[in-house]
Amino acid sequence: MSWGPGPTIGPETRVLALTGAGVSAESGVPTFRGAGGLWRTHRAMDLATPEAFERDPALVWAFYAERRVRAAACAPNPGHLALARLEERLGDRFLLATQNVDGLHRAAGSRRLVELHGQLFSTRCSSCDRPPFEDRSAPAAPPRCDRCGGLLRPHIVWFGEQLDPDHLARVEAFLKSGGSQLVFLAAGTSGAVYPAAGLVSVARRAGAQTWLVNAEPADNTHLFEHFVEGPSGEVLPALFAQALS
Ligand code: BJW
Ligand code: ZN
Repeated sequence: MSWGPGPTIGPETRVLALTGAGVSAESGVPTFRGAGGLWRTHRAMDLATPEAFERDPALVWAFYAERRVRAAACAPNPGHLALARLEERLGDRFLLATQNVDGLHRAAGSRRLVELHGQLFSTRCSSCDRPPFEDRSAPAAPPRCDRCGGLLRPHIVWFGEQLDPDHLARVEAFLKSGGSQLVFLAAGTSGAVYPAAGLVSVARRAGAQTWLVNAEPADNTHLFEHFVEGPSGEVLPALFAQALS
């Protein structure tokens, strides 16, 4: 299958990449929606909301502990690596905003990275303001904070919770500083969850060329100028083959 050519990458080109669960699918991390997705067998509102955690912290921890075990066994795929290499090439003309919490972009080498929905391998306290800390454990019971005794929780943005305003501001500032050759590239995301799904509109207002790489049409495909249908682990390296050679 031939996927290219992708966006032209010149000396002035700036790229904002937005990734979702589909980018990690070829690494073995389950997606949320669609075939095999977590929300097919698990009810999002029973697991990924602050109300669910208040009601049944043990159930929520069991879900995230299982996710930690599974994600710990996964490695970056060629899609993650292509984005890390594009960052190496573009430096501060590149920013990666991911909705993924699995840490695979960082493992692939991405550093200009905004993790919009948090980090699976970080924990924080639901009661006191101690900073989030790295945590690869998979507790069988909900752990308690050793500073205040409150319940610890995964450092994840659940439905109904605000994204970190600094994260969104960094992404929007990158887009709004525009440039004559701004590219917005979304990959592996169903375009169903806001505010991430609305970033393509911010990008368009800033004059960006918009690309979507996804295994199937997303909810917001109509907002993109270019749609490349296929697996991101194959499509992303092919789209940027010339820029990365
Ligand atoms: C492949 C592939 C391959 C497969 N290659 N592709 C405006 C309108 C309506 C509602 C709202 C709105 N603004 C805010 C809301 C409420 C809510 C929301 O968006 N609800 C919608 C469902 C309607 N948003 C929020 O609550 C957010 N907070 C917020 O906005 O605060 C202010 C506010 C609150 C309340 C009201 C109004 C304002 C927080 C969102 C937090 C999302 N959290 C989750 C779960 C926690 C993380 C975790 O447990 O891991 O994050 S939900 C889940 O969806 C997860 C993901 O990051 C997120 C996005 O999913 P993603 O990445 O797109 O994955 P999938 O599975 O949906 O799609 C994968 C795609 O890949 C598919 O299309 C496949 O085909 C494809 N694919 N293999 C390429 N190999
Ligand atoms: Zn505490």
